[in-house]
Amino acid sequence: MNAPLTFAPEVRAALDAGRPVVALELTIITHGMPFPQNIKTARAVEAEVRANGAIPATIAVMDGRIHIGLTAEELDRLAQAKGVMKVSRADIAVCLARGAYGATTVAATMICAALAGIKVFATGGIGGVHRGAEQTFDISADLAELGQTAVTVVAAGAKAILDIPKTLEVLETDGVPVIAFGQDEMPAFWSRNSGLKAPLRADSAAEIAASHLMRGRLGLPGGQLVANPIPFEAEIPREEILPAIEEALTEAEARGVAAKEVTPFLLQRVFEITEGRSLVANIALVLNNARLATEIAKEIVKAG
Ligand code: PSU
Ligand code: MN
Repeated sequence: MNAPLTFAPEVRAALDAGRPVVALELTIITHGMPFPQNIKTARAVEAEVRANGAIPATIAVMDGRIHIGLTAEELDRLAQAKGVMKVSRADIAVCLARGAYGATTVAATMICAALAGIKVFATGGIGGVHRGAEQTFDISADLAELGQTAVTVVAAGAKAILDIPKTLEVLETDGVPVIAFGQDEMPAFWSRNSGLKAPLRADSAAEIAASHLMRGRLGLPGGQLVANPIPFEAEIPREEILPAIEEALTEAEARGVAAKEVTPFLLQRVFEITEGRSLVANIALVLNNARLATEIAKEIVKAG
C-alpha cells in the first residue's frame, strides 16, 4: 500500500517513539456544529488530549492527501471553508483524487487512523441504523467499519435520533464489542441512559486497552466501540430531548431529507429546537470522550 499520508511532525515523532496518540475527526466540527463554536471545540478537544498526556491527531483530507494532525491554521481554514465534503468509506478516494477538502466521518477517520498506526479515536456519537431503516435502508457505514477496522472508538453512544436497538443488533452481527463505560446501561449521546442494557461494561481504561490488544493477538479484524456516558452536569434527560428529536424527525421526513444530509439536518434542527442546549451538551461529551480516549491510548502504550 502507498497511501497519501501527510503527518504533522509532532504526530510522526510520537508514533515513532511509541508515545500515545489519539485520532480526532472533523465531520462533527464541519457538519455537526455551527461556526464559531465548532472551531473553539476543535481546539479545546486537542487541548484536552494534550493536557491528559497524549498527542492529538485531527484527521482531514486536503490537497489530495490525508492529513494526520493539522496545524492551527489548517484547522481554522477547514472549520470555515464552504463546501467541505462529508467523507465516509464510499467517498474518500474520490475526494482525494479531486483534491477537494474532506471532513472524515467515524468510518473514514477509522480507515485513516488505521493507515497511520493510531489505535484510539475520540468522537461525539457514531452513525447507526436510522429510525425507519426498514423502509429507507439508511444504515451508517460507521457500523460496517467498526466490524472491519481495528481502532477503538470512544463515543457517547448512539444518538437518540437513531434506532438504538437495531444499531446494537447490527453491531453484534458485525462482531463489534459495545462497551459501556462505568455503567450497565447504553448511553444515548445527549442522555446518560437509553433504557437499554449495553452488551458489555468496563470500569477502567486499562481493561479496554487490554481487550484492544487481545483482539490483535486473536487476529480479529474490527474495532471496539466504547460508549462513554455524557457527564451528569451536561446531560439532557431523555424525556426532555425526545420531543425535540421527534419534531426534527417529522420535519426531515416531510422535507424528504435523505442520505448524507440526514444526520447534519437532524443535529441542526435539534440545536434550534433546544435553543442551543444540545450543542452545549455535545461539546461537553466530546471533551469527556477525548479524556477517556487519552487514558485508553496511554494504557495501550503501557501494556503493548
Ligand atoms: N455525531 C455528531 N455529529 C456528527 C456526526 C456524529 O454529533 O456530525 C457525524 C459523524 O462523523 C458520524 C456521521 O460518523 O455523522 C454519521 O453520518 P451518516 O449517518 O451519514 O453515516
Ligand atoms: Mn445514512
